[in-house]
Amino acid sequence: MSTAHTSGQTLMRQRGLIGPARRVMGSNGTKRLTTAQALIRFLQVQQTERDGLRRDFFGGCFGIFGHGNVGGVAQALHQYRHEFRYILGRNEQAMVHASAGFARMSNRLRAFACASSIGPGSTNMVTGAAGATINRLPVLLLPADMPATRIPRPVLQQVELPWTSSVSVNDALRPVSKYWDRIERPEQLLWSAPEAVRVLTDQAETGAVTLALPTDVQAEAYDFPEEFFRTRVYRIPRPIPDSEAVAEAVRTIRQASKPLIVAGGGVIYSEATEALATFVDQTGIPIVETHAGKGSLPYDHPSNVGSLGVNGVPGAFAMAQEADLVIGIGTRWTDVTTVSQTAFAHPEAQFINVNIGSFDAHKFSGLALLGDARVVIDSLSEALAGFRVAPEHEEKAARLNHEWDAEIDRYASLGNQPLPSQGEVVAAVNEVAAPEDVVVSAAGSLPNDLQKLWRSRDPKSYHVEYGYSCMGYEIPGGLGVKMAAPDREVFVMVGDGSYLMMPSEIVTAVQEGLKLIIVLVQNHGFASVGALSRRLGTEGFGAHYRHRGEDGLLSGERLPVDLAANAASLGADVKRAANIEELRKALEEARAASGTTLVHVETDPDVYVPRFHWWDVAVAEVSTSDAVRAARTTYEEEREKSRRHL
Ligand SMILES: Cc1ncc(C[n+]2csc(CCOP(=O)(O)OP(=O)(O)O)c2C)c(N)n1
Ligand SMILES: [Mg+2]
Repeated sequence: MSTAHTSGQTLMRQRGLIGPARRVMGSNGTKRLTTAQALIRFLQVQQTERDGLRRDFFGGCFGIFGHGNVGGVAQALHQYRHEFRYILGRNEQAMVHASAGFARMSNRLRAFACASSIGPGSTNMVTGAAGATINRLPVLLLPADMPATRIPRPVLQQVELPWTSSVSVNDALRPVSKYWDRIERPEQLLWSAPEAVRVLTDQAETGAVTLALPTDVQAEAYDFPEEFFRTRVYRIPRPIPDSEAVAEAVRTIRQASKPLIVAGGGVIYSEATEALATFVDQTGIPIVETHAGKGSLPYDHPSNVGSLGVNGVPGAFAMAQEADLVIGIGTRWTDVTTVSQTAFAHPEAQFINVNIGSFDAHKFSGLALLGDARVVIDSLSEALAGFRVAPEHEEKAARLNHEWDAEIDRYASLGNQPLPSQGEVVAAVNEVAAPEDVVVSAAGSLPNDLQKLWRSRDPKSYHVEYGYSCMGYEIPGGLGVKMAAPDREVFVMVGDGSYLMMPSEIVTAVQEGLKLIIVLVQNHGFASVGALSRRLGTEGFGAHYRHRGEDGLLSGERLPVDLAANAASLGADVKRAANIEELRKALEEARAASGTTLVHVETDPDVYVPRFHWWDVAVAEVSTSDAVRAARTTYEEEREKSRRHL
C-alpha cells in the first residue's frame, strides 16, 4: 500500500467516510466466531470506491430485537458496538425506508443493514424492501428465521404450513429482493455474504437484498477463515458504451430535428450533472426531468423545461409531444414519467436509452447505450462537436422555462384565505431553504405540487420518493437523508394521512440527535385521492377523515385529531403556523434551531395546483352513476392516445 494511498485513507477517515483502521489478519488462520459475529465483522470491512474515493459501504445497522435475534445478531452488534454503528429504530418498515433514503442520498455508494426479529418484524420490512427495490436502492435485510434444527416447533411467531416445512414468512421477501438467501449453516456465509454485497453494489442490479438468519444458526460458532474478514473494495465502475452504439446514436441525433433529453435518477447517481450541463450547452438539446432526475440541471437553466410526467408541467409535455428523438438518460420509463405513454406523440418518435442496466436500456425498442451516464454523455459531447439544434427549438425551451417560472410565482402568491393553499406552503419552504437543503416527500398531493413548484438549485436537493410513492416514507426517509448528509438541512414535507402511517421515527431522530424540519400539511384526509376520485365520478368517497354520520357514512364532523400535539409527545419541538407569514417565521426558526422541529400548517383542500395531464387509472365500465359513466367515456377516449412504442 503506497504512502499516498494511506494518507488518502487517513483523509477519508477524518471526513468520516471510512471507519477506524482495522487489524490486518494473517492469511492462514481461522477465527472462531458465531455466524452473526462473522457477518457483522464482514460488513464492517466492505468498501466501495469510485473516482478514486473510497468509503465504508455500510454506515451501520438498524435493528429491532426480539427472541429471534437477541442472542445472535444483537449479541454481535453489542460485541462490535464501538466499531459498527447500531441504531435502534421504531418500526422495521421505517428502518428500511431510512436505509433507502441514506443510500439514495449517498448516490448508492453507501448503504445500511436492517436487522429484525423473526415473524412480524420481518414482514414489516416487506413494504420498505419493495420501495428500495423499485427505486433501485441498496438495503441489506437481516431478518431472523425459524431455527434450522426445527426443534422448537412451531416457534413463537412461526406460520405453520401443512404442505411444507421449509417456507417461513421470510419467503415473502423473495419477490422484493434482488438477492435472497437463508443461511442454514455458518459456512454458507462464506459464499452468500460476498454475493449479497456484490448485488448491493452493482449499479444495475441493486435493490433490497435479504439474508434470512435462523435463530440457532446466528448463535452457532464456526472457524471462519481470516481471509473472509479482509477489506474488500468494490469498485463502482464507469462502463464505457459500445463505440458502434455511440456512432449510431450520434448519427441519429444529427438527423433529429427536435431531440429531447429525459433526465432520470441515473444522471444524479452517476454524478453526471456537470457533464449533462456541458452537453446541453454545447448542443442546445432541451431537457425535461423525472421525479428522481429533478435537479439534474438547475431550474433556471434555459434548456431545462422542467418536470415531465403525470404531475409534470405543461411545457415539458409540449416538448415531449413534438420530440422526434427522445434521449432517456438513467430513467426506467415509468408510467408516471411517460404520462401513461401519451407523452411522446410524434409518429416516428425514436428512443435512445442511456442506462447502466440492459433492462432499462432496451425499453421502448430504444437504441441501447449501455454504460455509465457520465461517460456516455462525455462521449456524446465529444462525438457531436459542431452539432447544434435549430435555434427555434432552443428558444422554445427557454421560453417555456420562463413561462412556468412565472406560474410558480403566481401559485406562490395566491393569498388564499382563510387558509393558505398547499402551493403557497411549498413555495414558502422553497424560499426559506438554502440551495443545498433537501426536501423529502413521497405520497399524496405534495409530490404533485413539489414536482411543479420546487426550484431545484442543487442535484441532491429534491428527494421525492415517487417510485413506490409509499405513504410513511417521508419521516424515516428524511432521517436517512440526514444521516448521509448531516451538513444539509432536511425539510420533510408530509401530509396528514402519510404522517399518521409513520410518525414513529421522530423518536429515532430525537434519539440520534439528527435534526429534521418536518412540515406537516393538515387537510383532514386524502386531498390527492379525493381529487382523483371526484374526477372519476366517485365523489371523494373514503378520502375524508370524518366521524361516522347519521346516514351511516363517513359524513360527520371532522375528527378532533391534533397531530401537532402528537409530534410534541414524540419529542419534536412544535410550531403551529396559521398563515404563510407565520409559516415562514416558523421555518426560519426551525432552520436556526439545533433539534427536530415539526411545523404544523393547515391548508385549503379545495385549492390545489392542477394536474394537467391524463393518467391511465381504470374507471368502472358499468355503473349506476351518471358521473362514473361520463368518466368512463373520457377514459376510453383518452386511452386511445396511449402509444406502445414497440
Ligand atoms: C402505503 C400507501 N397506502 C396507500 C396509498 C394510496 N394513496 C396515495 S396518496 C394517499 C393519501 C395521502 O394522504 P395525505 O398524506 O394526507 O396527503 P394528501 O393527499 O392529503 O395530500 C393514498 C391513500 C399509498 N400511496 N401508500
Ligand atoms: Mg391530507
